[in-house]
Amino acid sequence: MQDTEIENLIGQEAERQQSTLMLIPSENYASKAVREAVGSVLANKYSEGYAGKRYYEGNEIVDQIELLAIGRAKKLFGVPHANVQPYSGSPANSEILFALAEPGSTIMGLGLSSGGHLTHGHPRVTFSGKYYTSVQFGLTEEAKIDYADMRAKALEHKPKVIFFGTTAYPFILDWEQARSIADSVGAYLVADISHIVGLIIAGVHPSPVPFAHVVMSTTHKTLRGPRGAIILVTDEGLAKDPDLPKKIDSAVMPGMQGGPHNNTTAGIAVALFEASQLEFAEYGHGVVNNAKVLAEGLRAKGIVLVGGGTENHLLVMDFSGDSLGKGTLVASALNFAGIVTNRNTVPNDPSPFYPSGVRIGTPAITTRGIKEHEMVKIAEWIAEVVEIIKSDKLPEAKEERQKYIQDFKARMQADERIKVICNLVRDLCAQFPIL
Ligand code: DSN
Repeated sequence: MQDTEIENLIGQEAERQQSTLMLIPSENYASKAVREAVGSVLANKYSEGYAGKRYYEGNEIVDQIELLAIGRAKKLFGVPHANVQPYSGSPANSEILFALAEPGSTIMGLGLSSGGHLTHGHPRVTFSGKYYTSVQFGLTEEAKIDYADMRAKALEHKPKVIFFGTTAYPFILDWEQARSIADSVGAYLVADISHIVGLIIAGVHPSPVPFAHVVMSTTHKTLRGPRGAIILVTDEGLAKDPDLPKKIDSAVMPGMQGGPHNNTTAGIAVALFEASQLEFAEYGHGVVNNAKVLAEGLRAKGIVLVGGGTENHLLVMDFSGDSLGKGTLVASALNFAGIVTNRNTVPNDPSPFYPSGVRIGTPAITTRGIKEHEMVKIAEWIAEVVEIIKSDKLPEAKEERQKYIQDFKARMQADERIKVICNLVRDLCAQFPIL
């Protein structure tokens, strides 16, 4: 590589990924085969359109690649139609809305601070809340999906589309109940399985395919593929509207996107192949088991978890009982210790910028081969970091916060106890090389 600046930075990032614990639940390590596909000559080709119907010549090979990806997706999920062109999850959700609902019509989804996603109708900051009339449902006191609230709001507002999916929710989703709510108002049920897709393939989370009309998943989280997304139309979707495949395809291209990223399509095909192998089921079981061991270890150290634990790949530590915004400080301190997480809202959190929670997930470290024994240690290290900063509190006045965080980071960088944990993390990581 002649661009030594970027070469060096990629090298540094590789070293960071090797020597730290990647505990952000939406991240993973794609295999070398996936990365080779993404870095291949396929990036050079324009292919607007679909197989056999391209606007550019020279797509004989690309057609075969896209058809292979589509065929693998259909087989793996047991669906009659798949579109593998969406650039990523947010574009895919916008395409689904574009296909299923006129601007101005009502849509519904789980609120962001309840563990939903921005594109499921956040009322202020995304297209989904600005161009559609959005209704958001929430959680019960026990931090579980409030199906009664969901049903009542559906009956009151009659949404045309119901998104059902999560980004920070540690429990199993009840697709059947969601479908019955959608049916009660004739809505389309769209399952966003981006976070749990790998668990579904592995058989450790129920599949939405028998219930949802449309299923969307990103491909880079528990699926371990490249950054991209797929949209599936199920048999239920076809029965409700035989034109759904055409509507979805037209919404993707030309509705929202131009040429597909063929290199990504090939990476998705490889990831789908890898996920169809027997070992992938073992991986999914490992992810959930590791999350449960981590939850147990943290609880034993007195750390409060949203909903008290986990049934899937993630958990959310809740520091709202300590002080508001504490999640910001905990995530930052953990990062200095080589434990990479993200600050996250907890239910009813007043601020997404300075939230009180920290989201942790096990998909990436399970890919590395980390198991229960190491999870116990990781829980102890996290608890130690929390203990080290127990007297730190984010100032209430917004203008003082940036300065506090700056000073806090300088302290963390120099803290000998944090350095000790960071070295232990580095030693552990050295035993589990990334490929
Ligand atoms: N950014 C993803 C996540 O971290 O969960 C959701 O889009």
